[in-house]
Amino acid sequence: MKVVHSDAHRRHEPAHEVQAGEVIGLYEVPARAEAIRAVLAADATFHLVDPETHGRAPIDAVHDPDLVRYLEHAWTDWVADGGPTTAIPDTFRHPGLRAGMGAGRPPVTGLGRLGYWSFDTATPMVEGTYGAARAAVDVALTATDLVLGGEPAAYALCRPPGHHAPRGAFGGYCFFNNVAVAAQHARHAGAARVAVLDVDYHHGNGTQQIFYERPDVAFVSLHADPDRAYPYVTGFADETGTGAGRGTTRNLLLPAGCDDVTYLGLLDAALEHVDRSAPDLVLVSLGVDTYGDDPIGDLSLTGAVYGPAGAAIGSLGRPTVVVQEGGYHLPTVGANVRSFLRGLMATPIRPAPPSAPG
Ligand code: OKP
Ligand code: ZN
Repeated sequence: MKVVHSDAHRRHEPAHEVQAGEVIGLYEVPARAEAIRAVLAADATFHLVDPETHGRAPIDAVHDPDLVRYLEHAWTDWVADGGPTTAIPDTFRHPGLRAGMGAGRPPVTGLGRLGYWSFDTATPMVEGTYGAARAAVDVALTATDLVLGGEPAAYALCRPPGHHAPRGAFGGYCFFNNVAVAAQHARHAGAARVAVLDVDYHHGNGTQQIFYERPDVAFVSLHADPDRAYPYVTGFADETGTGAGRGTTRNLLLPAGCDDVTYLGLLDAALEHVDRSAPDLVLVSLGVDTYGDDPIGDLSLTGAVYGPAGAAIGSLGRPTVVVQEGGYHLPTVGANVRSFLRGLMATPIRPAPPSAPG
Protein backbone atom coordinates (compact mmCIF):
# COMPACT_ATOMS: atom_id res chain seq x y z
CA MET A 1 0.00 0.00 0.00
CA LYS A 2 1.20 3.49 -0.83
CA VAL A 3 1.65 5.92 2.05
CA VAL A 4 1.61 9.61 1.13
CA HIS A 5 3.63 11.74 3.51
CA SER A 6 5.23 15.19 3.65
CA ASP A 7 7.87 16.60 6.02
CA ALA A 8 6.13 20.00 6.00
CA HIS A 9 4.11 18.99 9.07
CA ARG A 10 7.23 19.30 11.24
CA ARG A 11 7.08 23.09 11.07
CA HIS A 12 3.65 23.07 12.73
CA GLU A 13 4.94 22.80 16.28
CA PRO A 14 3.26 25.25 18.67
CA ALA A 15 4.62 25.47 22.21
CA HIS A 16 1.31 24.86 23.97
CA GLU A 17 -2.49 24.77 23.71
CA VAL A 18 -5.22 26.01 26.05
CA GLN A 19 -7.60 23.36 27.37
CA ALA A 20 -10.33 24.22 29.84
CA GLY A 21 -8.64 27.57 30.45
CA GLU A 22 -5.25 26.09 31.29
CA VAL A 23 -2.06 26.29 29.29
CA ILE A 24 -0.99 22.71 28.68
CA GLY A 25 1.61 20.93 26.55
CA LEU A 26 0.61 20.11 23.00
CA TYR A 27 -1.10 16.78 22.26
CA GLU A 28 -1.06 17.20 18.50
CA VAL A 29 2.75 17.01 18.15
CA PRO A 30 5.04 16.32 15.17
CA ALA A 31 6.21 13.10 16.91
CA ARG A 32 2.77 11.58 16.16
CA ALA A 33 3.30 11.64 12.41
CA GLU A 34 6.97 10.73 12.75
CA ALA A 35 6.03 7.66 14.82
CA ILE A 36 3.48 6.51 12.25
CA ARG A 37 5.90 7.07 9.41
CA ALA A 38 8.71 5.15 11.17
CA VAL A 39 6.51 2.10 11.79
CA LEU A 40 5.21 2.01 8.21
CA ALA A 41 8.66 2.66 6.71
CA ALA A 42 10.00 -0.40 8.56
CA ASP A 43 7.32 -2.65 7.01
CA ALA A 44 7.95 -3.73 3.40
CA THR A 45 4.17 -3.81 2.78
CA PHE A 46 4.17 -0.01 2.70
CA HIS A 47 5.79 2.37 0.20
CA LEU A 48 6.25 6.03 1.07
CA VAL A 49 5.56 8.58 -1.64
CA ASP A 50 5.63 12.38 -1.72
CA PRO A 51 2.47 14.43 -2.26
CA GLU A 52 1.83 16.31 -5.48
CA THR A 53 0.91 19.98 -5.33
CA HIS A 54 -2.76 20.58 -6.18
CA GLY A 55 -2.98 24.32 -5.59
CA ARG A 56 -5.69 26.25 -3.77
CA ALA A 57 -8.66 25.49 -6.05
CA PRO A 58 -9.63 22.15 -4.44
CA ILE A 59 -9.61 23.86 -1.01
CA ASP A 60 -11.72 26.79 -2.23
CA ALA A 61 -14.23 24.21 -3.55
CA VAL A 62 -14.96 23.15 0.04
CA HIS A 63 -13.99 26.04 2.32
CA ASP A 64 -15.05 29.69 2.38
CA PRO A 65 -12.42 31.31 0.15
CA ASP A 66 -12.19 34.14 2.71
CA LEU A 67 -11.11 31.59 5.35
CA VAL A 68 -8.50 30.18 2.99
CA ARG A 69 -7.18 33.67 2.22
CA TYR A 70 -7.18 34.53 5.93
CA LEU A 71 -5.14 31.46 6.85
CA GLU A 72 -2.66 32.27 4.11
CA HIS A 73 -1.92 35.62 5.76
CA ALA A 74 -2.77 34.79 9.38
CA TRP A 75 0.81 34.52 10.59
CA THR A 76 1.94 37.76 8.95
CA ASP A 77 -1.13 39.55 10.38
CA TRP A 78 -0.39 38.13 13.82
CA VAL A 79 3.25 39.21 13.78
CA ALA A 80 2.31 42.67 12.47
CA ASP A 81 -0.08 42.93 15.43
CA GLY A 82 2.79 42.17 17.85
CA GLY A 83 1.58 38.66 18.74
CA PRO A 84 3.84 36.11 20.53
CA THR A 85 5.33 32.97 18.88
CA THR A 86 2.21 30.85 19.40
CA ALA A 87 -1.06 32.38 18.19
CA ILE A 88 -4.19 31.57 20.26
CA PRO A 89 -7.38 33.68 20.13
CA ASP A 90 -9.17 35.24 23.10
CA THR A 91 -12.38 36.58 21.54
CA PHE A 92 -14.65 34.49 19.33
CA ARG A 93 -17.38 35.28 16.81
CA HIS A 94 -20.14 33.85 19.00
CA PRO A 95 -23.49 34.14 17.16
CA GLY A 96 -24.99 35.87 20.21
CA LEU A 97 -22.55 38.79 19.98
CA ARG A 98 -24.17 40.41 16.96
CA ALA A 99 -27.56 38.68 17.13
CA GLY A 100 -30.15 40.82 15.37
CA MET A 101 -27.54 43.36 14.26
CA GLY A 102 -26.34 41.88 10.96
CA ALA A 103 -22.93 40.42 10.24
CA GLY A 104 -20.93 43.57 10.89
CA ARG A 105 -17.46 43.77 9.40
CA PRO A 106 -14.52 41.41 9.86
CA PRO A 107 -11.89 42.56 12.37
CA VAL A 108 -8.71 44.15 11.07
CA THR A 109 -6.14 43.16 13.72
CA GLY A 110 -4.30 39.83 13.78
CA LEU A 111 -5.75 38.87 17.17
CA GLY A 112 -9.26 39.95 16.21
CA ARG A 113 -9.14 37.99 12.97
CA LEU A 114 -7.84 34.87 14.70
CA GLY A 115 -10.92 34.68 16.94
CA TYR A 116 -13.18 35.58 14.02
CA TRP A 117 -12.16 32.46 12.10
CA SER A 118 -11.34 30.04 14.95
CA PHE A 119 -13.83 28.28 17.23
CA ASP A 120 -11.61 27.13 20.11
CA THR A 121 -8.39 27.74 22.04
CA ALA A 122 -6.95 24.29 21.31
CA THR A 123 -5.74 25.09 17.80
CA PRO A 124 -2.60 27.20 18.14
CA MET A 125 -0.86 28.52 15.07
CA VAL A 126 2.83 29.13 14.40
CA GLU A 127 4.82 30.32 11.42
CA GLY A 128 4.93 26.90 9.76
CA THR A 129 1.25 26.08 10.31
CA TYR A 130 -0.12 27.26 6.98
CA GLY A 131 2.49 25.36 4.98
CA ALA A 132 1.81 22.23 7.03
CA ALA A 133 -1.96 22.56 6.57
CA ARG A 134 -1.59 23.04 2.80
CA ALA A 135 0.74 20.02 2.59
CA ALA A 136 -1.75 17.88 4.56
CA VAL A 137 -4.40 18.67 1.94
CA ASP A 138 -1.99 17.72 -0.85
CA VAL A 139 -1.24 14.46 0.99
CA ALA A 140 -4.96 13.58 1.09
CA LEU A 141 -5.49 14.62 -2.54
CA THR A 142 -2.50 12.60 -3.76
CA ALA A 143 -3.71 9.47 -1.95
CA THR A 144 -7.14 10.00 -3.50
CA ASP A 145 -5.61 10.34 -6.98
CA LEU A 146 -3.78 7.05 -6.46
CA VAL A 147 -7.04 5.26 -5.67
CA LEU A 148 -8.94 6.97 -8.50
CA GLY A 149 -6.07 5.83 -10.70
CA GLY A 150 -6.61 2.18 -9.83
CA GLU A 151 -4.89 1.48 -6.50
CA PRO A 152 -7.36 -0.46 -4.34
CA ALA A 153 -6.39 1.57 -1.27
CA ALA A 154 -3.95 4.27 -0.16
CA TYR A 155 -3.04 5.97 3.11
CA ALA A 156 -2.71 9.73 3.59
CA LEU A 157 -0.51 10.47 6.61
CA CYS A 158 -2.05 13.90 7.18
CA ARG A 159 -0.89 16.25 9.91
CA PRO A 160 -2.46 18.55 11.04
CA PRO A 161 -5.74 16.60 11.01
CA GLY A 162 -8.83 18.05 9.34
CA HIS A 163 -12.22 16.63 10.33
CA HIS A 164 -13.17 19.39 12.81
CA ALA A 165 -12.83 22.20 10.25
CA PRO A 166 -16.22 23.23 8.80
CA ARG A 167 -16.60 25.29 5.64
CA GLY A 168 -16.02 28.66 7.28
CA ALA A 169 -13.97 28.14 10.46
CA PHE A 170 -11.03 26.24 11.94
CA GLY A 171 -10.48 24.49 15.28
CA GLY A 172 -10.00 21.14 17.00
CA TYR A 173 -6.33 20.96 15.87
CA CYS A 174 -7.64 21.27 12.29
CA PHE A 175 -7.20 24.04 9.68
CA PHE A 176 -8.32 22.60 6.36
CA ASN A 177 -10.65 19.62 6.21
CA ASN A 178 -8.35 17.21 4.40
CA VAL A 179 -10.89 14.41 4.00
CA ALA A 180 -13.65 16.75 2.80
CA VAL A 181 -11.39 18.36 0.20
CA ALA A 182 -10.42 14.86 -0.97
CA ALA A 183 -14.07 13.73 -1.12
CA GLN A 184 -15.08 16.76 -3.20
CA HIS A 185 -12.03 16.24 -5.45
CA ALA A 186 -13.12 12.63 -6.03
CA ARG A 187 -16.61 13.82 -7.00
CA HIS A 188 -15.09 16.31 -9.40
CA ALA A 189 -12.89 13.57 -10.88
CA GLY A 190 -15.91 11.42 -11.68
CA ALA A 191 -16.83 9.35 -8.61
CA ALA A 192 -20.64 9.61 -8.60
CA ARG A 193 -21.08 8.81 -4.93
CA VAL A 194 -18.57 9.07 -2.10
CA ALA A 195 -18.83 8.03 1.53
CA VAL A 196 -16.77 9.39 4.42
CA LEU A 197 -16.55 6.96 7.32
CA ASP A 198 -15.17 8.76 10.39
CA VAL A 199 -13.79 6.47 13.10
CA ASP A 200 -11.87 9.08 15.09
CA TYR A 201 -12.79 9.22 18.79
CA HIS A 202 -14.23 12.72 18.24
CA HIS A 203 -17.16 13.66 16.05
CA GLY A 204 -16.07 14.92 12.63
CA ASN A 205 -18.24 18.03 12.94
CA GLY A 206 -16.51 19.83 10.08
CA THR A 207 -17.01 17.04 7.57
CA GLN A 208 -20.62 16.62 8.65
CA GLN A 209 -21.28 20.36 8.25
CA ILE A 210 -19.68 20.53 4.81
CA PHE A 211 -21.78 17.69 3.40
CA TYR A 212 -24.94 18.04 5.50
CA GLU A 213 -27.15 18.94 2.52
CA ARG A 214 -25.42 16.70 0.02
CA PRO A 215 -27.10 13.57 -1.38
CA ASP A 216 -23.89 12.50 -3.16
CA VAL A 217 -21.53 12.43 -0.17
CA ALA A 218 -22.57 10.25 2.77
CA PHE A 219 -21.07 10.93 6.19
CA VAL A 220 -21.10 8.12 8.75
CA SER A 221 -19.37 8.65 12.09
CA LEU A 222 -18.64 6.47 15.10
CA HIS A 223 -17.52 8.59 18.05
CA ALA A 224 -17.76 9.39 21.74
CA ASP A 225 -21.15 10.77 22.80
CA PRO A 226 -20.97 14.59 22.56
CA ASP A 227 -22.81 14.73 25.88
CA ARG A 228 -19.40 13.98 27.40
CA ALA A 229 -16.83 14.62 24.66
CA TYR A 230 -15.48 17.34 22.39
CA PRO A 231 -16.89 19.00 20.26
CA TYR A 232 -19.97 18.93 22.57
CA VAL A 233 -22.43 20.62 20.17
CA THR A 234 -22.54 18.25 17.19
CA GLY A 235 -22.55 14.51 16.58
CA PHE A 236 -25.90 13.50 18.07
CA ALA A 237 -27.82 10.53 16.70
CA ASP A 238 -30.71 12.69 15.50
CA GLU A 239 -28.46 14.65 13.11
CA THR A 240 -29.15 12.82 9.85
CA GLY A 241 -28.76 15.48 7.14
CA THR A 242 -31.10 18.07 5.69
CA GLY A 243 -32.77 19.01 2.40
CA ALA A 244 -31.43 16.90 -0.47
CA GLY A 245 -29.01 15.37 2.06
CA ARG A 246 -31.72 14.02 4.31
CA GLY A 247 -30.67 10.58 5.57
CA THR A 248 -27.09 10.78 4.22
CA THR A 249 -25.55 11.65 7.62
CA ARG A 250 -25.40 9.02 10.39
CA ASN A 251 -23.95 9.33 13.89
CA LEU A 252 -23.35 6.29 16.09
CA LEU A 253 -22.33 7.01 19.68
CA LEU A 254 -19.75 5.15 21.73
CA PRO A 255 -20.16 4.78 25.50
CA ALA A 256 -17.31 5.60 27.89
CA GLY A 257 -15.16 2.53 28.48
CA CYS A 258 -16.37 0.91 25.24
CA ASP A 259 -14.59 -2.44 24.68
CA ASP A 260 -13.42 -4.17 21.49
CA VAL A 261 -16.50 -6.36 21.06
CA THR A 262 -19.01 -3.54 21.54
CA TYR A 263 -16.95 -1.36 19.22
CA LEU A 264 -16.79 -3.88 16.38
CA GLY A 265 -20.55 -4.41 16.64
CA LEU A 266 -21.20 -0.67 16.29
CA LEU A 267 -18.69 -0.48 13.43
CA ASP A 268 -20.70 -3.14 11.59
CA ALA A 269 -23.82 -1.00 12.02
CA ALA A 270 -21.92 2.00 10.64
CA LEU A 271 -20.71 -0.07 7.69
CA GLU A 272 -24.28 -0.96 6.79
CA HIS A 273 -24.98 2.76 6.35
CA VAL A 274 -21.83 3.16 4.26
CA ASP A 275 -22.72 0.19 2.07
CA ARG A 276 -26.32 1.36 1.60
CA SER A 277 -25.02 4.66 0.17
CA ALA A 278 -23.39 2.58 -2.61
CA PRO A 279 -20.22 4.70 -2.78
CA ASP A 280 -17.72 4.43 -5.64
CA LEU A 281 -15.10 5.50 -3.14
CA VAL A 282 -14.83 5.27 0.65
CA LEU A 283 -12.73 7.80 2.56
CA VAL A 284 -11.92 6.80 6.11
CA SER A 285 -11.14 9.48 8.68
CA LEU A 286 -8.91 7.31 10.86
CA GLY A 287 -8.30 8.38 14.45
CA VAL A 288 -6.63 5.94 16.81
CA ASP A 289 -7.50 8.13 19.80
CA THR A 290 -10.12 5.39 20.37
CA TYR A 291 -7.27 3.40 21.95
CA GLY A 292 -7.65 2.64 25.68
CA ASP A 293 -4.49 4.47 26.73
CA ASP A 294 -5.04 7.53 24.57
CA PRO A 295 -4.54 10.62 26.76
CA ILE A 296 -7.64 12.45 25.47
CA GLY A 297 -10.04 9.53 24.88
CA ASP A 298 -12.04 7.47 27.38
CA LEU A 299 -12.69 4.18 25.55
CA SER A 300 -11.13 0.82 26.49
CA LEU A 301 -10.12 -0.48 23.08
CA THR A 302 -7.02 -2.68 22.88
CA GLY A 303 -4.48 -2.82 20.07
CA ALA A 304 -6.17 -6.01 18.89
CA VAL A 305 -9.24 -4.12 17.62
CA TYR A 306 -7.57 -2.24 14.76
CA GLY A 307 -6.81 -5.22 12.49
CA PRO A 308 -10.41 -6.49 12.59
CA ALA A 309 -11.72 -2.92 12.25
CA GLY A 310 -9.64 -2.40 9.11
CA ALA A 311 -10.68 -5.83 7.79
CA ALA A 312 -14.38 -5.03 8.34
CA ILE A 313 -14.00 -1.85 6.29
CA GLY A 314 -11.99 -3.71 3.64
CA SER A 315 -14.73 -6.32 3.37
CA LEU A 316 -16.99 -3.64 1.84
CA GLY A 317 -14.86 -4.36 -1.24
CA ARG A 318 -14.80 -0.71 -2.21
CA PRO A 319 -11.80 1.47 -3.19
CA THR A 320 -10.65 3.15 0.01
CA VAL A 321 -8.57 6.17 0.97
CA VAL A 322 -7.51 6.27 4.60
CA VAL A 323 -6.88 9.78 5.92
CA GLN A 324 -5.15 10.26 9.27
CA GLU A 325 -6.96 12.28 11.93
CA GLY A 326 -6.24 11.88 15.69
CA GLY A 327 -4.33 9.46 17.94
CA TYR A 328 -2.16 10.85 20.72
CA HIS A 329 -0.58 7.89 22.54
CA LEU A 330 2.89 8.10 21.03
CA PRO A 331 4.13 4.61 21.99
CA THR A 332 1.28 2.85 20.12
CA VAL A 333 0.00 5.26 17.47
CA GLY A 334 2.21 3.77 14.73
CA ALA A 335 1.45 0.14 15.54
CA ASN A 336 -2.29 0.79 15.72
CA VAL A 337 -2.35 2.53 12.35
CA ARG A 338 -0.27 -0.27 10.84
CA SER A 339 -2.64 -2.93 12.22
CA PHE A 340 -5.61 -1.08 10.79
CA LEU A 341 -4.04 -0.73 7.33
CA ARG A 342 -2.91 -4.37 7.24
CA GLY A 343 -6.43 -5.43 8.22
CA LEU A 344 -7.87 -3.27 5.47
CA MET A 345 -5.61 -4.95 2.92
CA ALA A 346 -6.59 -8.46 4.04
CA THR A 347 -9.65 -8.45 1.75
CA PRO A 348 -9.29 -7.82 -1.99
CA ILE A 349 -10.82 -4.51 -3.04
CA ARG A 350 -11.96 -3.97 -6.60
CA PRO A 351 -10.42 -0.90 -8.26
CA ALA A 352 -12.32 2.36 -8.66
CA PRO A 353 -14.35 2.83 -11.85
CA PRO A 354 -12.40 4.75 -14.51
CA SER A 355 -12.74 8.44 -13.75
CA ALA A 356 -14.67 10.65 -16.13
CA PRO A 357 -14.48 14.45 -16.17
CA GLY A 358 -17.04 15.68 -13.68
C1 OKP B 1 -8.81 16.40 17.29
B1 OKP B 1 -9.06 15.04 16.63
C2 OKP B 1 -10.89 17.80 25.65
C3 OKP B 1 -10.38 18.95 24.82
C4 OKP B 1 -10.25 18.56 23.40
C5 OKP B 1 -9.54 19.38 21.21
C6 OKP B 1 -9.55 17.98 20.70
C7 OKP B 1 -9.35 17.91 19.23
C8 OKP B 1 -9.25 16.49 18.71
N1 OKP B 1 -11.00 18.14 27.03
N2 OKP B 1 -9.54 19.51 22.64
O1 OKP B 1 -10.41 14.71 16.49
O2 OKP B 1 -8.37 13.96 17.23
ZN1 ZN C 1 -9.96 12.79 17.69
